[in-house]
This record gives sequence, C-alpha cells and structure tokens, in this order.
Amino acid sequence: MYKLSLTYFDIAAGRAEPARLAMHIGNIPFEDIRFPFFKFAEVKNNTPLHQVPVLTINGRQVTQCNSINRFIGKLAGLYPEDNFQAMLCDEIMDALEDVINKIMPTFHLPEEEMKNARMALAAGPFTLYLQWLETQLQQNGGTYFADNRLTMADLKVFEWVRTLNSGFLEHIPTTLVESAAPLLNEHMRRIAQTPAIAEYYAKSS
Ligand SMILES: N[C@@H](CCC(=O)N[C@@H](CS)C(=O)NCC(=O)O)C(=O)O
Repeated sequence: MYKLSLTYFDIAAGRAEPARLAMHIGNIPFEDIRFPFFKFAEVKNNTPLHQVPVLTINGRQVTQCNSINRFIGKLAGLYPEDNFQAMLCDEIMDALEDVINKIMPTFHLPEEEMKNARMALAAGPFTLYLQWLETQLQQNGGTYFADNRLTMADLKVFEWVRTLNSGFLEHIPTTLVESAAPLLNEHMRRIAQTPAIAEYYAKSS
C-alpha cells in the first residue's frame, strides 16, 4: 500500500485532474493537496523541476503527469495490460500534452497577442488534434479510446474537452469542440456519468 499525495492547483481541471479522477474511481486513498494560483511560486520552489503536478509516493516526489497517470491508472485498473492497447492509451495522453504545451506560452502574453495566438491555435492545431481524437475514438469502436473500456486516455480527453467547453481559456471559442469534433462531447457526457465522477463533481461544485 503506497502513501500518496498529489499536489496541484486548486482547480477541477489541468494536468492532475485525470489522476485525481482515477483515484476516486479506484477508491485509492490519497492526500489531495491543492493550492491557490498566488502560492504557485512558493509551491514550485519545493518541487524537483519547479513544476506541478507532483505525486509524492511514500515520501518520494515524482514528476510528469503522464507518468503519474500511468502509475495511478495501473493502481486503479484504468490502464491497459495489453501492450498494444497501452500504446494507444499513451498515444492519446501524449497527444494531449502536445496541445497543452501549445497553449501554455499564451498565458503570459499581453491581451491582444494572447487573443491572436489563441484564435490561431483554435483554428489550426486545436482543430487538427480534436478531429484526430474523434477519428481515434471512432477507430476504437466509438465509446472508449483504448481497450474497449474506461482508461486514463478517456479521463485525459474528458478533462481537456471540459476545459475547452468551459470558457476558462479566454479566446478559445466554447463551441470549438462541438463544431470540430462533436463525438468528443458525446464521449465527455458519457464519461461524466461514471458514478464516481458524477459524485466527485457534485461535491466540488
Ligand atoms: N512535463 C510536465 C509539465 C508540467 C508543467 O509544465 N506544469 C505547469 C503547470 S500545469 C508548471 O508547473 N509550469 C511551471 C511554470 O509555469 O513555472 C508534466 O507532464 O507534468
């Protein structure tokens, strides 16, 4: 039994959210360490790569959200055992890191530049990745992204689609998913009905 704590911003989104969801689904006890944005400088000073999320396992700090996702996914039974299906799951999670890495530099841009950069992202790479994700979903049977069952890939896409729809990312149209890849919204609504997820968001909202 590991002693786990997960450190990330106090938002129901972002790079730690899939692992949080997985631990709720898998009934894995963990300390959910959340901090407000204004404390970020202080918190990241105490992390190995000056980044979050960090998963602390029996006192050892581990970085990299997709490594965390795989580890927690295995503990929660949400990561494929089959090598090929595991690769499909990883492919989706890593592709989502591509898109997250594209938006991160825009957070610190002046307003007008941010608007232009984000509109270009929405029309270009975000649309490309959303359409590709939709194709992957269809290729894998239309319900899940890998292994014909709920995996970490579904949780990572679920989080990203919720974020795009929420308006949290200024200048990214909240209609983007619906216009570019509507099946991802259907997938998001289905995943939201997972009892542990529905319960988690009912408590946090
Ligand atoms: N490759 C890392 C990236 C982590 C990362 O960049 N996290 C952001 C927050 S979501 C961060 O801490 N950035 C450092 C900063 O903005 O100074 C991972 O997958 O976890």
